[in-house]
Amino acid sequence: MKDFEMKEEDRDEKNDPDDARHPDDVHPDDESHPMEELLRMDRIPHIWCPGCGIGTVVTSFVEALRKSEIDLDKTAVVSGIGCSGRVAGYIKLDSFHTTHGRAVPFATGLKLANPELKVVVFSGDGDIAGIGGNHLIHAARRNMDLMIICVNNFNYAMTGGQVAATTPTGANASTAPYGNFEYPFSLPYLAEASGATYVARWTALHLRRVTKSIQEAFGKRGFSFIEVITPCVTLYARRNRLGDGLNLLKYYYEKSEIQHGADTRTLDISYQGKLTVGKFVDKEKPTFLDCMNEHLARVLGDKYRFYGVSHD
Ligand SMILES: Cc1ncc(C[n+]2csc(CCOP(=O)(O)OP(=O)(O)O)c2C)c(N)n1
Ligand code: SF4
Ligand SMILES: [Mg+2]
Repeated sequence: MKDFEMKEEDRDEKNDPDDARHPDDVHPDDESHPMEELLRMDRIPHIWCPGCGIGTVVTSFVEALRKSEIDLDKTAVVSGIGCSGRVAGYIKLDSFHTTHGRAVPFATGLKLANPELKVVVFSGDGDIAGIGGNHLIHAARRNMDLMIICVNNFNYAMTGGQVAATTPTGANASTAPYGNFEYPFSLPYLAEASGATYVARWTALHLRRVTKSIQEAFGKRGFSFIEVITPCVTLYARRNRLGDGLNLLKYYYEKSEIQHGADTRTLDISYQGKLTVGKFVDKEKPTFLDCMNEHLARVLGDKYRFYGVSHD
């Protein structure tokens, strides 16, 4: 396979002196991991297959935690079940490994019980948009103040590569041996149509752009949705004879096109087709708690005590 040649649009992404992995910071005798402050090292080695992209997305997330000026004691991570759902177990913050499809309602409860928290849901496409799809659309509809990082590997990986709501039409899966004939969700379109105020899509190859999107979302109030298309080498790629992790990254590289502000109705992903990536939505709108406080204060007047409002 030929080496990647850096695209012009990626040149500005190359060297960030603030990166944990910047070579200037690494002493040859230092055996510590540059991100260990934010990882539960006692749980390493992790469960992910060699070539899987989930760890790369975790790297972007940890970088964003390091670079964002947020209070880590007031930041929580919630995952559901799946290979991606294991993320919460490796992050050294208050983190919760919940039930399948219930990461969003669990996070909603956490946020509403303690509105000071920044709550991040980090989980898979099946967990968030399949079994958890109903929770996703209603949390977005209410503009719940949550950040969702959705690892989209186009299948239910942990349980054996079943067809998912995100599997491109024509791709093979263990439950679609002759190819998937269903229409998949376009997750950015679903998120925007449901009410999200920040929507972005990247691939696991766009490490620094994922980090930047997470940093931006940390700076916002409201429902943020970041999709990261990620290699599942063991199931999706093997079943579809797409090669190893590097081959998938090469596909992401060749087929991804950055189009900030693209209309989310145009973002469908066809099998091995073009991947439109970028930041598509970034707007402000009162959150669930803003609406609740405003409404109840209007109806109840002086009797009402505002709940959990902080505009920092
Ligand atoms: C209620 C319930 N139904 C089904 C399962 C089985 N199950 C566990 S993980 C999973 C799919 C996970 O897919 P996804 O969220 O895309 O994560 P991935 O493994 O692909 O990262 C399923 C169906 C379960 N654990 N609980
Ligand atoms: S099965 Fe797929 S998603 Fe799960 S760890 Fe392996 S490569 Fe990653
Ligand atoms: Mg998946």
